[in-house]
Amino acid sequence: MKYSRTAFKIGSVSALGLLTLTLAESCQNQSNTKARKQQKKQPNIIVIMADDIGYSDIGCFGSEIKTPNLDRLASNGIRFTQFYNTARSSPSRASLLTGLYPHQSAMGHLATRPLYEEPGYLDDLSKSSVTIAELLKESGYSTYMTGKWHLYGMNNATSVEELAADKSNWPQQRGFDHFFGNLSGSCSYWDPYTLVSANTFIPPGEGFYYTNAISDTTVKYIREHPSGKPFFIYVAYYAAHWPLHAPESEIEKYKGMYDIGWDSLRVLRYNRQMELGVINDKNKLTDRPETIIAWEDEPMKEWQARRMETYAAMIDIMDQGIGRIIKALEEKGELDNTIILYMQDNGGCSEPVLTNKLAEPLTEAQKMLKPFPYDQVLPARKPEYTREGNFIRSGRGVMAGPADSWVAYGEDWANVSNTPFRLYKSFVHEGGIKTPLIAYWPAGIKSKGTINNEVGHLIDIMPTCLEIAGVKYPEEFNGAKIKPLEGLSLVPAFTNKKLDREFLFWEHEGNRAIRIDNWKLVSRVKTPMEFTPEDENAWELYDLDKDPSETVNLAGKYPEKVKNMSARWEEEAIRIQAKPWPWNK
Ligand SMILES: [Ca+2]
Repeated sequence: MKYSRTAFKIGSVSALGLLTLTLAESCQNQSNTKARKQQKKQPNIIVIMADDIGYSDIGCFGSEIKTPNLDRLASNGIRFTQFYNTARSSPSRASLLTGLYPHQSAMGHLATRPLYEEPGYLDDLSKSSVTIAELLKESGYSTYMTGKWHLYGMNNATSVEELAADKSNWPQQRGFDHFFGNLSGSCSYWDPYTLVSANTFIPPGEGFYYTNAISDTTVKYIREHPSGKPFFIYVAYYAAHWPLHAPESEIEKYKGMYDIGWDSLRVLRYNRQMELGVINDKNKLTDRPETIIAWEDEPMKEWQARRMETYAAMIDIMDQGIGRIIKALEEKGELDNTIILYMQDNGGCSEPVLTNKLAEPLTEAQKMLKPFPYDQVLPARKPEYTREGNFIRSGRGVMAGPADSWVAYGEDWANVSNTPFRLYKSFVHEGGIKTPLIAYWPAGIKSKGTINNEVGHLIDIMPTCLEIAGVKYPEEFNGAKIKPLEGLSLVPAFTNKKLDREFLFWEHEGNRAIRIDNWKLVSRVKTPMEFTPEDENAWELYDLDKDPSETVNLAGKYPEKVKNMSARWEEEAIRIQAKPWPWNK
């Protein structure tokens, strides 16, 4: 019908000409339709990575924090309960984007630190690894990124001029057509250091709040995306990394909610996790460590509660942004054909960030600071004062939220975030490396609202995206030989099939772990980036089937297993470039 109407419109040409034109146009249309159909089979992919958020911090994994949009994705998708990250920012981002263990893409430590010479610790994303964006772009996807990059070797640079000298490892040079976000590891939400649009450092402008800027730019990308091409968007939220920054109106929603303190809150979350089925009755609620005092003995309850209220607001604001992204997909008619994967880069963060000591009162000089304009690029990582001229304060007693505060929520609340597990970001015990994974895809996932207990890791995201897009992983890219993928596609798990995984490996700052089936061998160093003979023998062994919270160390009971698994860890550490360590050589 469509073709004859077209033919009718060209009524002035000869009958033969008309027939030829009509046939030619018809063939062209058919081939376009076929091409469109083929393209339509390639779904859009959105990978959302949040920062420094623990296993129990979102609603559908047991939190009281309001995350209705993530909960909506979960209730129409799959929640993976045994999904792992690498314990830290840059390594997790490297694994996610390359499908390799972090050391294999040279990102063994952190992109913001002084760079080392050992191949696993160059800490500038290796050009012998390829990103999801690079591969999807080559196969016809439009590629977008918003948020925190943290894969560019900053080598402790102290100025944006130094950082602009080599842009070859900035997002647009690593496969992204469009980028808005920051390059560094930590920054103010009100005024982020290394804020970049495309390939240029930009000032924030007045009224800026980073989480909203990430959400709104993602929405803009979706709205402006040309039809006919699939898209890949990597949304790397900075929430809820310190410093704890949020608008007062959002913090207000959580006012009073944390007056119950960390001991009660941990029990509430644990009970909720059991009800939801994201943990099981084998999961013991681990004890409060000796380094945290009982809530009833805490002398600064109001300040403590405010820290957690602000943290909650930061996650809530991220979730609101995810809601706007979902709405933009709906309005564009793309929601059905889009897979959304949500995960977190490491567990709750116990870094004190100067909150081990009381805040000092402002000096006379600190009260006399001059404002500086909003149209100027921020020159330093943590400026001493805000654009309004207010000195930025740290320490116990500084109320979290505004631009002139710089505090973290500390070990006290991080232990709640990681319920029911032990330890934190940077450690490779379950509290440091466990993340929710939500997989949502109306056209591709039929088991809606289910819980999946297959073991997975960030190295699986690349092969999953490639299988969904129908793209092959190469042996070479841009003339460089590329290491084979370490991960497995999660697509079989979408239809409840088993994943055939042999082992998983972790190393960070000397903390070590290997998981083979249900057995996990794990250790922590006394001092990060040091390794003593005492650390060498610090192995703990857990049966994660019977004891998923790592409470009963079986190392003494099964010495042979410890011997075999630690030998395997050494072997993999060398293959993966986690060793040699660059420290205490
Ligand atoms: Ca992080």
